[in-house]
Amino acid sequence: MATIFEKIVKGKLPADIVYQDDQVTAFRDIHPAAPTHILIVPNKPIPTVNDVQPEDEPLLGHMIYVAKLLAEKEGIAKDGYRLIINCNQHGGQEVYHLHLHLIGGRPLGPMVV
Ligand code: IU
Repeated sequence: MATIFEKIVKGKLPADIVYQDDQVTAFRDIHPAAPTHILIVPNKPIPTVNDVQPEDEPLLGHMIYVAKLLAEKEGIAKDGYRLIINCNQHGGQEVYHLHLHLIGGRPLGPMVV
């Protein structure tokens, strides 16, 4: 069963896509927590961090590299931003297609857990 994010990656559901290449797709969160809130997702459907395999290591590095590029593009790199990956129920994961939150554009304060 494809998740909403897999459908966005494949162009079957609309989203505000800000970046896409052969490995990842990035789009704006529909409920932004800050002026910039972008989700960077692998094009292949990995459900959670727990499902990451050794061969996925370059892909995860690429996700962080794309986050850095997008932070620069959004003009938030210098002031700073936060990268978050939630995992499973206790981590607050809602969509079971791995995604990296890029959040910034205002002071975020200490991380609340
Ligand atoms: P989480 O890490 O799984 O909790 O984050 C899911 C995010 O996906 C959350 O911030 C939602 O607002 C966001 N989102 C979205 O951008 N578009 C959607 O269609 C759905 C969720 I469903």
